[in-house]
Amino acid sequence: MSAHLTTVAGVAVDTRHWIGGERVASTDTFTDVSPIDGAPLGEISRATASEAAAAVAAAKAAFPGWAATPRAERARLLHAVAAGVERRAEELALVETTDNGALLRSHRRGVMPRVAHNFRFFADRLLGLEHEDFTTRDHTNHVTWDPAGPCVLITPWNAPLMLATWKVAPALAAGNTVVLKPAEWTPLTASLLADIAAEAGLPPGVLNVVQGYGAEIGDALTGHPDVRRISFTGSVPTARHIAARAAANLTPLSLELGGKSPLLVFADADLDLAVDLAVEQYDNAGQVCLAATRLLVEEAVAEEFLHRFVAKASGLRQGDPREEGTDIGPTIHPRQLEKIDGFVQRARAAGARAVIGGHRGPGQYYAPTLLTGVRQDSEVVQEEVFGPVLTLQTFRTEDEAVALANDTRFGLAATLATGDRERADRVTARLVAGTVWVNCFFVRDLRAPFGGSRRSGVGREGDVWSFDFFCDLKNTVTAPKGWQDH
Ligand code: TXE
Repeated sequence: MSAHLTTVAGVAVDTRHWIGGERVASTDTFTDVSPIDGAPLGEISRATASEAAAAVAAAKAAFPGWAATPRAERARLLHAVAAGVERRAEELALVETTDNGALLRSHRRGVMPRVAHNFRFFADRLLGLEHEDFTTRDHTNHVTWDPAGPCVLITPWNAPLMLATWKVAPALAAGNTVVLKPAEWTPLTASLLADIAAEAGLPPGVLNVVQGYGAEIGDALTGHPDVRRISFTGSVPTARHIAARAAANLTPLSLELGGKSPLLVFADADLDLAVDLAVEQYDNAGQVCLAATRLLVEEAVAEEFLHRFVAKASGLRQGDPREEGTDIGPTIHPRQLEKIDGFVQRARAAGARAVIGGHRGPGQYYAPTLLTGVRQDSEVVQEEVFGPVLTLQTFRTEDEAVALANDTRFGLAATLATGDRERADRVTARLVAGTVWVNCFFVRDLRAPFGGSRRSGVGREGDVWSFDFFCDLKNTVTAPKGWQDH
């Protein structure tokens, strides 16, 4: 076996970059480790700034050819990538779970089908991308979505292939070329995606994958003058840094950042449903940007809600995410575990009570935690923990509920549990959130816009909003006269 292959969950994964249609190794490497048991998974090429720049150069060289490729052919190739994802879905699920610790059953049933759908959806959407012509004083206006150029896509570790392909698919469909930099904690499925894209016949340089640390190669990518779009999902501090780099070239940016979303439970709600929605927030060990980590419960039902919540949450099984019966896997990394525990212990020192959890589990696991007795202005209520940590606060009136819900610097999502349709409409209209779920959670559709307000991000992803971002829109105005008719 090549020195550049590692075997993870029985699947061979190339540990090198994918640049210009070739595997390229760095002199230096970093060790990828499984969060499940700390097992080393491989020595991954650790790019230097000049290797990152080489990937941008490859994307630039491939751009004219790909941009000129007819829409139907681009769509055909993206469907071929989707078919490759579907063929290798089980391998992708196994590798992803081993690399990031999220549940295997979620990867099998939800995530990998969605990864394939990302390609199919944007391929099909491309073919229907049209704006009806209109006239201005007999002149025809014709709007086109022109490819923008090489795009840098920087993605996180909490849903690696899902979040990467959500950007890769529309960027490629739009006729752009791509440099994908996956998170250094989860490099593996991006490498498999490069294999799949190559097998599907994507021309060299159209998709490039660079492995390495954001702090080491980020600037070479985001500050590169040939890069025409930067799309980033990750933390607020890194987003600020990237935005400053992008500003130097005025490169358009899409930012999908964190959240501190509320779950509002009104006294008229189906309380069992509300409890189910609350417990669902522990999915992926709470490492989900959309997680409704602030439980806001109407005082009249708070005691009963808490009682039922504790009963339900106590039944959650924490353990190996590869096992079917597991509900909560490990946190991604010792650093993340440390960060989560820091939030919880500081909250407790400030007077919060851990009704459940409040401590580390074995290894990299953190016990599902619910904190009560927290102040609205406290750190644990205001900052994203990104772990299995929920807070519970009560309210008396709808106004108070809305005020608490909106009182953070984020605005990604909100969930309501209520039996009153009119209340749902009233409250929804007043919430600052990119997505509101009413009596449900995590129901998602690529036809909907996705993104957040305030510090949760800039821009929206999905449907035509992805194309608007990844394209240079052009309006051509044609006069009715001046033609030399033959
Ligand atoms: O994120 P980073 P981290 C939040 C969550 C979490 C916190 C820290 O609260 O606890 O962020 O996570 C790349 N130039 N979210 O430190 O650093 C990096 O290599 C260019 C929310 O892991 O933002 C990785 O690919 N890129 C979130 C990506 O940025 C740089 C998902 C994300 O890492 C870079 C993840 C640089 N200077 C974390 N520095 C969500 N919205 O879902 C790092 N990167």
